[in-house]
Amino acid sequence: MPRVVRLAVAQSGPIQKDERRERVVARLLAMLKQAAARRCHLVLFPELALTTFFPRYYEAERADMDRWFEAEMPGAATRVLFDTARELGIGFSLGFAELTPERRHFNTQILVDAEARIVGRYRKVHLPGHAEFEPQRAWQHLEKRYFEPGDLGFPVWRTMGGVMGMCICNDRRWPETFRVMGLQGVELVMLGYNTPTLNSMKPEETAATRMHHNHLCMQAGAYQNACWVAGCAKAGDEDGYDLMAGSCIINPDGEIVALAQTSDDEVIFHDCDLDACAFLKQTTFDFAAHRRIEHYGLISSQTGAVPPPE
Ligand code: ING
Repeated sequence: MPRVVRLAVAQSGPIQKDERRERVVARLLAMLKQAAARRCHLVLFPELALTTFFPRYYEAERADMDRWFEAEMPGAATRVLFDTARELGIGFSLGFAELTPERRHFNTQILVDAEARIVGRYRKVHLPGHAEFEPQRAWQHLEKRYFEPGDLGFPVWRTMGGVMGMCICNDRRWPETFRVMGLQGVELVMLGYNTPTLNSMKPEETAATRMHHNHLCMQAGAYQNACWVAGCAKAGDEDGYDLMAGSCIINPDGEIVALAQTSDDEVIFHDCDLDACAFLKQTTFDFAAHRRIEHYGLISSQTGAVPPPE
């Protein structure tokens, strides 16, 4: 019996600063119901799916940004998402800003099963950008100001018939992210992203090049770890700042098998046969047979690059 996960990637269009969570959740529910109508098992939502991408704004007082965070999950605005998903018998992965009871701040993605149980939690490890206001930038990217680096590592979970993992946005640019999950046998990596279409530090960099980087990272992660990868954007013009779309589902050969066509709320689908990971895991990427870890020490013992002396 093939282990097929009928996956929906629910790309969301822009969320404006004044858009209330209840209105956003209504948009997510509409896409969840589209997925249920297609008898999907699992729906992936974007990074920070409930709010505008608030790290583009500077606040001197960090606590003034707590209004963008969820102190409860599910909370008042999101309980309907859990309840509806349970009624429809569909699981989902949701990105949001997490405020813990100890008042710690994380950029978080959860995995919720078809009985609306939170079976997995991931906190973004690689925080891009900067912590202080940088006037030379066309816009700010203050994730290092508002979030702590994730403290859960890169776990995977055996659920929905397979081995599932998650990461978030900038994590996809670091091959270590996928490899640590690959070393745990991951078969499907789900990630959300909010990625500016243009580079605040390099205006000549084209949107096409940035989209190339986006897909390159995920396609490489999929192929080099013999797993499915699904990327879900929050896209479009938020407050005059454009976020890239390009949501996609990628097979273990690194091929894009489903791709969003718009920058709006759009659901894409694919039947992901988890057994399609097996061939590469047993041949080209049979880690146990081919890796030579005695030569890899620098990867986890050294943080920055150290070129040879002049
Ligand atoms: N956004 C971007 C991302 O990694 C970025 C930030 C863009 C960093 C392009 C480097 C280059 O996709 C988030 N939210 O991480």
